[in-house]
Amino acid sequence: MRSTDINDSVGKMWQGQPDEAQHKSRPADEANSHYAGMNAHVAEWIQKCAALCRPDRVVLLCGSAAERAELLEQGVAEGVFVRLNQTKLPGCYLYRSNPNDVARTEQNTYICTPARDMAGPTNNWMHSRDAYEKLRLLFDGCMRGRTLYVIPFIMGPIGSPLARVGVQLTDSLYVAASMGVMTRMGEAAWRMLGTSDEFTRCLHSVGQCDPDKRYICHFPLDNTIWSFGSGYGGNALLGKKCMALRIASFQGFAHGWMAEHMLISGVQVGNEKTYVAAAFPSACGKTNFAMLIPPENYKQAGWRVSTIGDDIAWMWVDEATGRLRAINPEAGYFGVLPGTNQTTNPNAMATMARDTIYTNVALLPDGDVWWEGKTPSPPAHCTDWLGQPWTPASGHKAAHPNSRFTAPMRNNPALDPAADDPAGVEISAIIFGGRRSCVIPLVYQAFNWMHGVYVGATLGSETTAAASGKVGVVRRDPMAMLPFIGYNIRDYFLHWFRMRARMSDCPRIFHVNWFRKNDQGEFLWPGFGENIRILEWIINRCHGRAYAMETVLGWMPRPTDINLNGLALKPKDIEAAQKIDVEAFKAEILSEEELFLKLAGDLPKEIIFIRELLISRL
Ligand code: OXD
Ligand code: MN
Repeated sequence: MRSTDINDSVGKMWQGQPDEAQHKSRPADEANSHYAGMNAHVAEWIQKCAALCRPDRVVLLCGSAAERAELLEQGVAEGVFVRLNQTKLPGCYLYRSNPNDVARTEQNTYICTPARDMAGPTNNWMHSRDAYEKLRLLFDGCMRGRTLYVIPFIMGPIGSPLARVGVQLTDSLYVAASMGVMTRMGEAAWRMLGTSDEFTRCLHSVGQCDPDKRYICHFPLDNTIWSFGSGYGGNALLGKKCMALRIASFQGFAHGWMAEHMLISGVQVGNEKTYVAAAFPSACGKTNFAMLIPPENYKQAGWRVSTIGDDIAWMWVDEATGRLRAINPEAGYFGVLPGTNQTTNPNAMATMARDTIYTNVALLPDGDVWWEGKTPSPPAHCTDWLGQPWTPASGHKAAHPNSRFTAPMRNNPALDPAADDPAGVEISAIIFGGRRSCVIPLVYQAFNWMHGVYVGATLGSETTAAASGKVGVVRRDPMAMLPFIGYNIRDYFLHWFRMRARMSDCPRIFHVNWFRKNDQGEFLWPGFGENIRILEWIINRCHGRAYAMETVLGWMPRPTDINLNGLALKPKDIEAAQKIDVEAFKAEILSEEELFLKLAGDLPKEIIFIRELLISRL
């Protein structure tokens, strides 16, 4: 950690005015040594931003363990963090956000380009010139009295063809500490960048945390993100949704690769390892699926699931094999807590047992944490996420429904050995899934890549607490990417269709729904570790070993094709979970119009043709 007072000289230098302070000995010399040896493009940009935001101090973070410990303890001293019970939870801290700042706010998220068409009909758009102007006023002087942290980071395993450098400037200690978990942060980024100016410029301030002055602005043409007024993970840890999805999806479109909202996991059976990528909308169990532990009889038979990533996949076509390969650009997990426990996700529980930042959970009297669903019964009393005394009679939840853990992936007992491999892994299957209580069957396979793109494009899910807004309504969420496509959705669909021509042997595409219910409101499928049974069919399909029936929706297993050994379910239960109700499906197709109408005359012809074929099958 290198720090210095920043005086007005920095701003003057940037504005090309005479820099008196350079002639005085201390602060300016310190400021200069700050940037000594630094990439000139980065140094110039930091100085511009510092001149705009006017922090009292600039601190360059190097990413060391000692620096991290220092930051966390400083956070405790400043009241940003609560140190948790270090015997039970070594290296763990609690963070309570501003209650008005607990989820991503899509209404404040913008794609900023010179033309509206580049952002398309599903993004909020601002002219880049207007956005810079508007936000410059907000950033002006916003860090007075504060420290500006400079965070160099890499998204992706070091040395990967897709790995990319970002530099985030932030006035949030929570963000600085979290970026150290979520990214490969520190000196390695400077080494990778060398003298290049190809880095994502991420400027962030919590400002006054005022929802009316909250803007998360992406400038894909400038490889720049300006985020103001929120400290929430998805709005403020700019390497994640902002860079690794919105900016990267645009870069992938421009350069022939893909940035997707997908987990990546490896399924090992004996000596055979198969990697799958899966896209589920936010808070639909992606982290659980990525860390799945197979039931005992599968374990005995040698089945193991390992995690490459739980949220984002960057994928490209390997020219030598014509196959799709993937890396996880992140180095940590920012997972949803409610409902997570030793039964539903023991790997996540082990991952967050140390070195973890807990956000908006309840604090127990002994310095441990709690959230709804962690234990079968709630504690007799605790401190809720707002810092108030809580008992089960309080009448509200102790933890926020979108409370989160930020934990390093290296803690995951099921981390795949290739998680850090710059060459990534070969993807055999792409799985789309939503949270749907009716209509959508448990599993089916698309007829081919183009049909699979349609299946992904029409993905629907009932909304959850991960984003602000109404919970429980079906929202079309193409490829689970609706809030994360950094350009026009028309071009995004075309990009998916066109990727087909780049691959000689493409992944098979599947759709799953773990959440279908019967008329009594009970889940038809047990989910969690038992999902391995569906994965078994999927993997066998990829290797040409499983039977499938042709149905109107795609290829489906017969009930007897799903291994039910050790489960109380019978084939007739699978039949219920797989039932296609043609009338209900017609209504489903009509509801897809809601999204397609937004694209109007821009709807790719492939979507229209595939939809016609589907209708003619019904
Ligand atoms: C997330 C999200 O936080 O998708 O991963 O909202
Ligand atoms: Mn996500």
